[in-house]
Amino acid sequence: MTNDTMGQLAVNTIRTLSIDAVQAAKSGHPGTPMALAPLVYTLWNRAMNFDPQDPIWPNRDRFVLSNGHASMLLWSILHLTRTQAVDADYEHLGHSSVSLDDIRRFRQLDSRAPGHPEYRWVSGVETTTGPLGQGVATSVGMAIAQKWLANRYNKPGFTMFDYNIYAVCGDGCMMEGVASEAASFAGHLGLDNLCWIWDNNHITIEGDTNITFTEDVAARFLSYGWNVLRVGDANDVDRIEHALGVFRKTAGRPTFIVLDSHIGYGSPNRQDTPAAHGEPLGPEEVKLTKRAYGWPEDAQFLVPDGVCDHFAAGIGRRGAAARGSWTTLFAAYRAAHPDLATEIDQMQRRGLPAGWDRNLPSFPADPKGVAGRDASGKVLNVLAQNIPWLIGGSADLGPSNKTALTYEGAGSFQAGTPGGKNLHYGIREHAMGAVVNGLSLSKLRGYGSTFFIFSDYARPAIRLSALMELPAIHVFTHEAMGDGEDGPTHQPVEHLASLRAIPGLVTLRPGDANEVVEAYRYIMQLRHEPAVLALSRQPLPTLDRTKYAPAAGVAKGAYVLADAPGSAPDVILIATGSELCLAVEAHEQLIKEGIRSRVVSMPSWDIFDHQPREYRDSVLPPGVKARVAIEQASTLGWERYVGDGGRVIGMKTFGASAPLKELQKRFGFEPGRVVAAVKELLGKS
Ligand SMILES: Cc1ncc(C[n+]2csc(CCOP(=O)(O)OP(=O)(O)O)c2C)c(N)n1
Ligand SMILES: [Mg+2]
Repeated sequence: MTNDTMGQLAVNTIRTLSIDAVQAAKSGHPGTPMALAPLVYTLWNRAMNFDPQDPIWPNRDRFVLSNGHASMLLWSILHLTRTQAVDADYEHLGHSSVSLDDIRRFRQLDSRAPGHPEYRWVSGVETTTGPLGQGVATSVGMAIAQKWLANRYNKPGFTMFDYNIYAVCGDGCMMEGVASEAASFAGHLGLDNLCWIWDNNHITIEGDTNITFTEDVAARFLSYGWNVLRVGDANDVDRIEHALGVFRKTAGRPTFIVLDSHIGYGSPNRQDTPAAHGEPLGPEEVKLTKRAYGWPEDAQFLVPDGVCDHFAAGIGRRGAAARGSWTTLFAAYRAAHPDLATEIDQMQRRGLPAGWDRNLPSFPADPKGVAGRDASGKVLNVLAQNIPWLIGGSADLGPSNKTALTYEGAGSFQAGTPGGKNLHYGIREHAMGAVVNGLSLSKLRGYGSTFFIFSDYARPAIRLSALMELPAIHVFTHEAMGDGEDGPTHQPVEHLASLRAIPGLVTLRPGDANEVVEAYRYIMQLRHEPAVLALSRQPLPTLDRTKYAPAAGVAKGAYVLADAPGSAPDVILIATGSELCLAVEAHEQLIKEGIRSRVVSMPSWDIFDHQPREYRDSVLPPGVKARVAIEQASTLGWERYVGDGGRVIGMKTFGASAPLKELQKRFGFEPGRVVAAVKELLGKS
């Protein structure tokens, strides 16, 4: 068999595996894998440097399937290349990532061939996709990370990082705003290690794209500063290969390849129809389609002899050779640049360098206090010097978020200065969230920042950071009504509740400057969870920690900050963030009046909920039913801590535009209100 016929056989294997898997599952998306099999074949077998034996080799090319509904493309290629499985501890498990049995059980419980590509669940998946646009946006973070890694670690004679990022996307991704934000950012940064391939099939679920999408996409990408290429026939593997070659030779700009394709290619009655997108072909059409491919009509899940070997001789051999020479080079690099080699090791395992928390500030007691955002800025500037691979920035609110790294040499990440640690995301919060995920997936510690209210604009990406179990860091300031005069458009109400509802996301709202320090100390040690920091705009009194409990309690999510002397309390005040000092003020007054109150600082529900029951009961003794929670946010959910008999002083409406003091008065965030609530609870009013 010639190489060409073998290639055609490989392409048709991807197609028929996809068709059979969708048919067996009675659900899924056959049409796009049928159309894009030649693309994926060419990318993987002729272009990418990826070693199926070691899918986490740091210098591998990245493949992102942004049109995640076409997941069968990934499951087929991972199976046919015999990509190996790796676990969360980076151990190679000695078996295939995706077996033929997994493919037979496509979309079934526990199969390694789920409905959409899932990072952490299937080795070889570089990022979770399914929400359209996310994959391509995330790929921009990956490309930024590659540039940063190359700048720091490549040395004369040692090219440790020169990989490329390939992202495949459909019409849906092109319509989504996040892709536009990300493409604009990538064009600005001139990320020439990034190649997007657009499956231009004119079909989405509701029909031909001419019902809604008639812009000139290529012109849009030209205006973003991308190199735009076109391959007029998705079956022409040589032209695809040529275009990928042009991408690799193009300097200074990312590449966008328009690939004209036919969804459901080869299916006599489904090709070019929306039905090919998301419905099984049905047994009759499967036969007709297989006949059109010259495939045995009744064979199912057929992998003809020689197909896996063909991949082994292509990507397998090329990938093994590339990884082999990299490994040899890295051994020499370790001798020549031991410190940098150690950094690469640590980063790959999501570790931290020795002394990562040295020089963290400690804030003296101060009634005037420090704003959460200012404390955060100080901490970030220390951490970024201790942890070389901590990089990030803000969506054009750096001066407000205090996220700028201002120390000598921190620099700005730009096309000509890829070593800069300050990212200027521009006013692109959604892309920022995805870029932070891309940085995280590349093993950097990335952070993004904006006002807490605009976390909504980044939410889909934050959700994915939790789903992917990435230690992404989201720094949000102006976390309540502290920006007073800006009014209700800028005052978050439901955001804490909504972020707390995301499984696995650690949300922290520290109550004074030292709690900010401890929050960062906790976050930096996370390896598989993202974190959201909600920080105050306005100064918060720095509590006297000789009088009150140490801020190290933050690591337990909630801790007893102040207590009545002697036996059990009559009442527990629970507060977070800017309401902590309010709780303390009320507490002091209650103590003076002979009411035994306790203050619990609860910066993080999530962390607290993960403590042993014994600890939780020691902080919130089940016998003490009189409880008041105070938080300048939606009251939703606080019942679980205050119980039926408790009170929640929170927000039931949007805020208003006025100086903060007025708002505190209007919405009842004053010590008198807390004291009154306590007395009412205790029947002393
Ligand atoms: C953010 C988001 N919105 C909607 C969907 C539901 N959805 C899945 S695929 C699809 C149509 C995608 O069309 P296209 O990208 O052209 O894919 P093709 O059918 O051509 O493969 C839609 C609307 C989604 N997955 N993500
Ligand atoms: Mg389409």
